[in-house]
Amino acid sequence: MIRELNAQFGIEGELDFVEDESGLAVAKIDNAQGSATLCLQGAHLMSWQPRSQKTPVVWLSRDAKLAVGKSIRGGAPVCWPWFGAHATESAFPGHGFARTVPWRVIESGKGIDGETRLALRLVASDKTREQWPHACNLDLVITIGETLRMELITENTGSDDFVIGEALHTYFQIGDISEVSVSGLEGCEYWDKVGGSSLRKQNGEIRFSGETDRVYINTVSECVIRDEKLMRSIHVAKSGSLSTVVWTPWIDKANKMGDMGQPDGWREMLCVESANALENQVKVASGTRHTLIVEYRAVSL
Ligand code: TA6
Repeated sequence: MIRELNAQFGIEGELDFVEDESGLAVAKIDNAQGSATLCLQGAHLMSWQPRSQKTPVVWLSRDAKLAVGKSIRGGAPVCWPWFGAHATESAFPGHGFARTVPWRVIESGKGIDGETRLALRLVASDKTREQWPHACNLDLVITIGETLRMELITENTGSDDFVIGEALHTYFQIGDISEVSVSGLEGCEYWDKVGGSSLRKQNGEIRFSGETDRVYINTVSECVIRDEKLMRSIHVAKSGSLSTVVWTPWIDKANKMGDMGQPDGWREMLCVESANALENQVKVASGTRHTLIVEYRAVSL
């Protein structure tokens, strides 16, 4: 499979497919503007570092392991066709199945400014249709350069409308969680998931001093992670998304999870996820498509 992938989609010196020790295929991208790695299972971006940055912008746990059918801790997991727990089936995987099933490459190419573009499509199966019996295509188009652009495209090819929840659940690399702030969500309502679920309103910028797990609703805002330790800001712009999820597990939850890179990997990551969750779930009418787009860039302070 690796040989065919390189023959059909490889780009000499820029895009190369390799087999991980788990047997999973990984795309390695390296161009004049930046580098990235992506596991084909789940169309899971695992790392991204623009040339202008000494430190990766997308975080991957030191404990991250690739395994067939398992999610990877870090990177930009694709949460689809639901976000969080399934509404009725507790046995269904949290955040949907998209991130743990095979995807296939459908296109690769060079962007106009030397970026690298890769398009993948989820491979439906009896297993996925048991959990999601709708006729549809799910594509991820990713463009790697000095900025990172991801487009998550849901196409309803069936005769019935359906409703999805989704997120690009991106883990950003930061210097230390106690030295960052997030702006852009001032005045937004959010569901606070720590200690139950209560609706609150954001007052000012967000700073962190404990487990934080919030679903901001009805917001189209660009968020900025200001990192005083790494002396940079990360801009998280989006379209086709009305929810933004902000999450740090903090020490107790991180220790329970066990794959956050002990002892303090949790201090060096922050999730700012562009989503459509809770009351912002999206109805995709028969014969139409819905696209969630994110664009990330890092700016030195
Ligand atoms: O997006 C935040 C969240 O829903 C948290 O509640 C936490 O569960 C996190 O996602 C990680 O979920 P995962 O299934 O990847 O362990």
